[in-house]
Amino acid sequence: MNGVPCMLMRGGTSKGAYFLEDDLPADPAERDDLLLRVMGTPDPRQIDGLGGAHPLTSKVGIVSPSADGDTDVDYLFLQLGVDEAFVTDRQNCGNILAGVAPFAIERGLVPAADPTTPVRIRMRNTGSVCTATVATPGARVDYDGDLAIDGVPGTAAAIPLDFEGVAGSSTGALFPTGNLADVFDGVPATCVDAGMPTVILRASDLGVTGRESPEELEVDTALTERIERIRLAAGHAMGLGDVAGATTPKMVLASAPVMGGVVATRSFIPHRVHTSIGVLGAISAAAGMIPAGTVAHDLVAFPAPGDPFAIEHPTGRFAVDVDVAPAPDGWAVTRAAALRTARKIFDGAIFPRPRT
Ligand code: NQM
Repeated sequence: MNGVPCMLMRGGTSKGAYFLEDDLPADPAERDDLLLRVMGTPDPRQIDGLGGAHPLTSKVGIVSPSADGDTDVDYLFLQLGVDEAFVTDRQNCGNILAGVAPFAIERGLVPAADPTTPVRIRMRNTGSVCTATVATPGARVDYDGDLAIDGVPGTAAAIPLDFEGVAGSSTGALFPTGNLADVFDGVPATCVDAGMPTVILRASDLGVTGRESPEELEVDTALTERIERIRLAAGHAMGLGDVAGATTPKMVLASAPVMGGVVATRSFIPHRVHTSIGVLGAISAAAGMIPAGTVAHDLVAFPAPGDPFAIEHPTGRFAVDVDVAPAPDGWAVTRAAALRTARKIFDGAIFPRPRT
């Protein structure tokens, strides 16, 4: 069998396989079957494929030229299961997004300028747009640089991500239940969607500190079962329907900051616990804590005006630049930006395991 052209990249704190849409089967069912075999899913170790035995390393970015004149490229994100054979386009991913612009330049979809190249990306999962700016000295992508992001060793070139139209990306409203706070299973919750449908809970309301490690949280079955009950109820209230088999909404436990940030978080994505926090997850978490009346608002040590909103997570901090303001029809996101890095790990052909 011929291999399929593929680039493996780290995008932010995640890792995924990047493809040109034309290199994959046009039929979504055939494409998804191929991608499961590429990733080595279903298998908890993904021993026969590219996957890294975690949802954060079982991700796919599919890139194609944009047809709409406003953006340069289209990006479709697919989340694959690890031990379960599923592929879903019902969530976006801002970490894998960080690799899309360099990939598009490397594949010749966008001409590189010198010294930087802005790439406007339409995110097909939600319809939102992001402008990613790539370091391209001498009109070549340069992955090396001096930005350290927590959760990734070393440093790399900064890729600023500037988002538009993230409010209500999957649900139609920044606060999709129409409230700044609701109660599910007796627990106060803020449902928010600034690019990623997210439910914010206070860790203390669930009997934990919010400083536990991902491993400690994942083995606490009383906790995880309660969070899942809240998630299922919140999914209905957010207009997402039955989310039992869906990877959204994400569940964020908030607590007071302890590492010089503005708030501490632990994110369930939704069953494994994130080793850091997603990009759109962080933007949504920040947006869902800024208005007074949201459940975590009083836990936040708000930054000085103009300073970033530094969210603590299990492996450090992630500073996002987010603001929200009242709007005639509810609340609007007035700023949503973040810095990420990406790295090309290999570029070649992938030979998926055969159908069984
Ligand atoms: O929220 C994992 C990740 C993500 C999502 C997840 C992300 C985002 O790759 O934009 O990046 O929540 O499933 O970190």
